[in-house]
Amino acid sequence: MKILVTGILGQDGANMVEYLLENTEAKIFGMIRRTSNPNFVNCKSFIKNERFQLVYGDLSDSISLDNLVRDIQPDYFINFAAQSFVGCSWEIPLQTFDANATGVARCLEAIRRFQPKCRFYSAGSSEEFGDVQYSPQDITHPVRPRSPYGASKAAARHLVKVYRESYNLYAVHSILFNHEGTKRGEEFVTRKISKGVARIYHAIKNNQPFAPIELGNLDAKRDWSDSEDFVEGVWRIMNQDKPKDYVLSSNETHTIREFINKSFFCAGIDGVWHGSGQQEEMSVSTEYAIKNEIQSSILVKINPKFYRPAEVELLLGDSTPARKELGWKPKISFDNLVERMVKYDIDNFKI
Ligand code: G4F
Repeated sequence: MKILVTGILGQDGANMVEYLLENTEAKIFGMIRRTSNPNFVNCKSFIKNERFQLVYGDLSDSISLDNLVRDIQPDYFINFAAQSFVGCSWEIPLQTFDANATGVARCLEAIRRFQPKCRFYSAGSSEEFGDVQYSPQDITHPVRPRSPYGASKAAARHLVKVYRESYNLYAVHSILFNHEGTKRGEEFVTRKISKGVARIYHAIKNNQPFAPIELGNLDAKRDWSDSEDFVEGVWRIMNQDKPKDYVLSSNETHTIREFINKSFFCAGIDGVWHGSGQQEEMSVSTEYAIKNEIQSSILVKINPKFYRPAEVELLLGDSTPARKELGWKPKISFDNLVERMVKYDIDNFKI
């Protein structure tokens, strides 16, 4: 069995490769784009595995995708490559659309032309639901994106459906609610918080002053899971008798503020909130400051530059069909997720 995985330098692609090496006998081809300084930090565990092979390709280059699919003849093609940062998608809307939507069309065309038996997975996003009409959101929720990113993923979803129905391909575009972990990029809010908490933890321990973590909208609610649980769900979605789309989610929702509270709690730092709107801040409690002879006091402050032109205020998934029909369910709870991330960042902190 041969599996082509894209996006392997990122969180999901790397977790997917680790899962496949552990749970299948397949040969895995991991696609990366040529860049002058690629960061292989997420690939440490498998880069030298004899069942793993690095290949070059690019979602913006149909020739590279055609060649890979024609030469490898993969049984599965799992596409986790994307411009995945919502916040940046207003600044680079065309590149976002090209990678996330047109790029999916290029993958589908390569499969249709050179290996139509290959099963294809396109990573859908709860950002497609956007300005949600009801909660919890299931797979039939209307598409109402609020960002160029959400619109690009919605377009990919339509393309997958069209190719599936037109050419009888096994192509799925299942919706992933937010999913995080210790391989998460630092631009995403969860990792920004866990790394910021680790930085402050070490500053306090070394009796040093520290700068606060600067964030945008703290009221947004997200349905967070661990990416390691999701890659298992993706593999199950790819191995049904017939292609069918699902939602993967924790079925819980939490504000950014709750993630912050939990993170500082995990680090043993006692914070209190005060103020409101753009003046809202979290600082160390007076008792904690006295006991630990704290050099600085503000832990979190608002920086409006992190507000988005349009926000998805609430995401809450309903993954009941995936749980019932695929026997999938997340093993890592919200509390475990926060603890894992904060502990990992404290243990691996480097200045
Ligand atoms: O961590 P985020 O950047 O993730 P977002 O926008 O929800 O997107 C993630 O989940 C999607 C699935 O729903 C994926 F498709 C997508 O690829 C990505 O993985 O932001 C989460 C929330 C937002 O409401 C944002 O406004 O956190 C809020 N936030 C507040 N301050 C911040 C910040 N987000 C970031 N990145 N940085 C901040 O300083």
